[in-house]
Amino acid sequence: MKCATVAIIGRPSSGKSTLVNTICERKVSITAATPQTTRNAIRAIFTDQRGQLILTDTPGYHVSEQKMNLRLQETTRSSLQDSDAILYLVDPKRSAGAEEQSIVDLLLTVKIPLVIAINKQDIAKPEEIAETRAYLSAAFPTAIILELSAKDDTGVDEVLIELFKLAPEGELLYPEDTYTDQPLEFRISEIIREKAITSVTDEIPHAIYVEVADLEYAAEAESIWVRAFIIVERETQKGIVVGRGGEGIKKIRQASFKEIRQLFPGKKVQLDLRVKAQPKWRKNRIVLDRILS
Ligand SMILES: Nc1nc2c(ncn2[C@@H]2O[C@H](COP(=O)(O)OP(=O)(O)OP(=O)(O)O)[C@@H](O)[C@H]2O)c(=O)[nH]1
Ligand SMILES: [Mg+2]
Repeated sequence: MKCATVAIIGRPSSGKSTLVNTICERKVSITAATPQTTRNAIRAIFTDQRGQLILTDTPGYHVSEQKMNLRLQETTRSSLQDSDAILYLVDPKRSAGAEEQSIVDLLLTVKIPLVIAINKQDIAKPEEIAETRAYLSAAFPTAIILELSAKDDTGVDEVLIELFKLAPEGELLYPEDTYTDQPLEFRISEIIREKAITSVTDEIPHAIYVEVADLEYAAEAESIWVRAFIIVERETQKGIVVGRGGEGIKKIRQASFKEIRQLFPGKKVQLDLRVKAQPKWRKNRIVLDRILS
């Protein structure tokens, strides 16, 4: 049996979370078109007859001096240190600039086996893939560079083959039917955050966090009561999330409800969702400690 922890690193929106969901064949980590969706190191566990890969989906690596961003960078960097192998996922639709180079520089300092994969094969033009490949092979002359589409599930098996080649022999760390270790409250808050951030534009997705205030749940109970808050930074943003006549929050609630219900098969779920403003929470260490741990 083989068993490895694998950190997945890449620029924001390169498709890291989409890839772990494709590999695990279920939604383990939320995804969105807006960059900086993932804010925690999310474990996604894949097991087959070869063994187990404990994949860590990390926040997209973006160098910035903002308080929250420094914390996200730290989460990504420490995930690398703890891993047996690294999967570096690259988006060929964007040319490599300072952001991509900061990841290359970071990876060049880390002495952990590396697999590189160019994602979005389904929409990238051949010349974009060629340009990305040339850039990557100049930086990592001996590395394996694969191509895939996390969205269409093409080339993903080849990535798994390479990762298992690098995996050390070892016993499974998780039971074989486990696909994540995220606490329920966290999963619920992430589902709601995904629905909320995809319902707004511009800077608002970044100004949102979600807090589950109450989760009344007993193993035998027939119904589950969830009370959660979508928190934004300003009153004006609150109005945008709530929408005209409450239409916005209603849609977020419905979409969240559909997915949260799947976490409690056979139970009756009630979801009470409200929006509130908390100025400058992204600079508030207590909030950041709570949501980015
Ligand atoms: N066409 C296409 N789109 C993709 C593919 N993989 C991801 N995407 C899209 O790219 C966007 C970002 O995907 P995510 O999986 O959230 O990206 P991420 O790397 O986890 O982003 P962060 O969490 O912000 O770092 C979403 O709109 C995805 O649907 C792919 O293979 N093909
Ligand atoms: Mg992500």
